[in-house]
Amino acid sequence: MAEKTYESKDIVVLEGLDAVRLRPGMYIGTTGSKGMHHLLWEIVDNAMDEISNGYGDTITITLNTDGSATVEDNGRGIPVDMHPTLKKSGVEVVYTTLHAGGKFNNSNYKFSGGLHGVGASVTNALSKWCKVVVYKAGKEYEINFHSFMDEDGKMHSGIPVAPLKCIGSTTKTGTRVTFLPDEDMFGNISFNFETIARRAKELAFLNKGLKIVIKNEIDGQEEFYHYEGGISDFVNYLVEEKTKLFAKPVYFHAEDKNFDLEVAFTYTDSYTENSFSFVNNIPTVEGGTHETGLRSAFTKALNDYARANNFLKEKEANLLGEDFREGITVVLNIKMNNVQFEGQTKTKLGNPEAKTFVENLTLQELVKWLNDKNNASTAEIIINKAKGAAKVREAAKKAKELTRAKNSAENFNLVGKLASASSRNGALCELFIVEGNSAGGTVKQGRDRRYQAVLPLRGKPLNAEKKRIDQVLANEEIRMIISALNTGIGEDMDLSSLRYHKVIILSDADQDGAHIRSILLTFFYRYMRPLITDGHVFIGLPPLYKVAKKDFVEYVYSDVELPDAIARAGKNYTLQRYKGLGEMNAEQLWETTMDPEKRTLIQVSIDDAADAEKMVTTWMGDDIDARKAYINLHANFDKEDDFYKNYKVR
Ligand code: TSJ
Repeated sequence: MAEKTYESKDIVVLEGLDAVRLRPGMYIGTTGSKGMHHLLWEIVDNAMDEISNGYGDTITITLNTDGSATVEDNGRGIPVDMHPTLKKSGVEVVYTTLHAGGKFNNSNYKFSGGLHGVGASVTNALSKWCKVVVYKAGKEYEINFHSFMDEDGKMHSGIPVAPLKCIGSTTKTGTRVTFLPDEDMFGNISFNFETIARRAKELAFLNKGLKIVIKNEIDGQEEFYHYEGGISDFVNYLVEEKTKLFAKPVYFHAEDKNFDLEVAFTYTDSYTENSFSFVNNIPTVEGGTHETGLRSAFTKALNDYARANNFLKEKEANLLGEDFREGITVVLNIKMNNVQFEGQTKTKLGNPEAKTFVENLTLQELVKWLNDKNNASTAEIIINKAKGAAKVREAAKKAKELTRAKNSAENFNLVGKLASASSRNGALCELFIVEGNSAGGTVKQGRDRRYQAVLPLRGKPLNAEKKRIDQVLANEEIRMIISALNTGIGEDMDLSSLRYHKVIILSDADQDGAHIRSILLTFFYRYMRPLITDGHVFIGLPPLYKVAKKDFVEYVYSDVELPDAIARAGKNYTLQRYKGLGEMNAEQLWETTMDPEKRTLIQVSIDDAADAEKMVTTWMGDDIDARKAYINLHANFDKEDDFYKNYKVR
């Protein structure tokens, strides 16, 4: 027997934590607010892994008054024994070793979740200090890490202050981690309770039985999430403001040794599809192979059932997948190993085996459900909904052909209202969609006509949430937008022919303006979603005030900034309040709102698709009180508005 020799595969190159500080973007994307929250999610992911695999049931997230955050679970506690080769405690290994990709503890868990998989060490590296407490086998252990600069100006990141030590006895088990994001890396930003609560709630929906507590020690705010119904509760939450076609969501769960699958769905009287998919607790906003599998299984199971039960006559054609998806709200939640994410934002599942798995198991479970006589009346409701959708599909097809026929006389007329840009390079061009004809005229005068096009909207475009696609397409304002953008819509959409890479909505800073803006966003969200997910949609911010006197002009974009501007002006200033875009002349509009060098735009993103879905439903749905409350809460596009401050771009 030959002596064991080392091969190159045995050599592990461990990059130091200092590398993380040199290139934080490589590990956490940005050093803005999002990146800082990333530090927290890394830690939460680790606690989630423990709980998902059956150890413990509660995670507590606390935002402390000193700006640090604490995450605690009641699992087994990170191993405290010595790592055989690294000669450090397990805790120290987790905290000081970069795990490019795979986690050191991967083999301990059936599925390891996590948004990013870069590991807790990245959080440590980018924190001023970190404290880890482990409760295990009757003892309480503690270790502290810190990052500092030495006398020579060299940075040392995530250095243990001392080895792990036992500091007492306890009856608890679990892990508690507290860290303070380093101001030198992130500037003076703080954790956002709403952002954290939104994700915590999502995790609680996706992991039936999980309890998550979040506390804000700064203002005493506290939330608790716990859903025994898991994704069925998620579906109910998503359709809260809609009219359901039957009472209880359909739910099934199936697993084998490599996969775990959960599906919950219901139908409402709406005309659109709302699907949300997750892989290892990560939202797959761009879809992927698992969604493809789910869709094929739905189409096949429901068509077979419709035929076998005479809902489809012999001479009638099969229903299409899109027919069965009209009005559906569905959550697909899978767990698997070796996930491959693809797409623009790395939120599209690429694994081919996920399609086969989801398709086979969904088919099996759906057929089982359909064949249960207790479900016959629900099944009939679903089939009838799909048949209704098929009927208008034909009509919609005709309307669609009309809008796609670019040279038809009708479309020629529509485009006449558009003042197009002279450059043919879409990447450099912008389209301003402007509320009102008169403001539209001013914008046309003020623009840089090489790159900026203007489309004035006469009235309010119709509400995309409440209409079927054929009605949406019959609307003149909507057709103007579609033909100007040149991509087509829905499943036929082709972003590569996009005529204007920035689509900028310019509306007045009042309730009407907010309404038009939300109607347009709803339309894009429903029918041209890639436009939003690829970051092409923006909201322009016109100023609210002009403070002026001799030799002094300052435009002010929010009430918060007004007192300072007045102070800078000194005595005898004049204050003008702009009620609408129409009150500025072309030059002023250019200077304040359109000049790429000076303006502020808000980039519209779908940070959390479920939330965006709720938002759109609330904006545009039937519940008028909810809509008013929502507009009052959020539709204030104040520059200081917390919600928007991360999306400012020029
Ligand atoms: F890593 C970390 F610091 F980010 C972190 C890890 C943070 C928090 C809040 C919790 C955790 C964590 C890790 N909770 N539970 C665990 N469990 C383990 O690491 C563990 C425990 C026992 C065994 C075992 O085989 O006995 C294995 C593992 C991986």
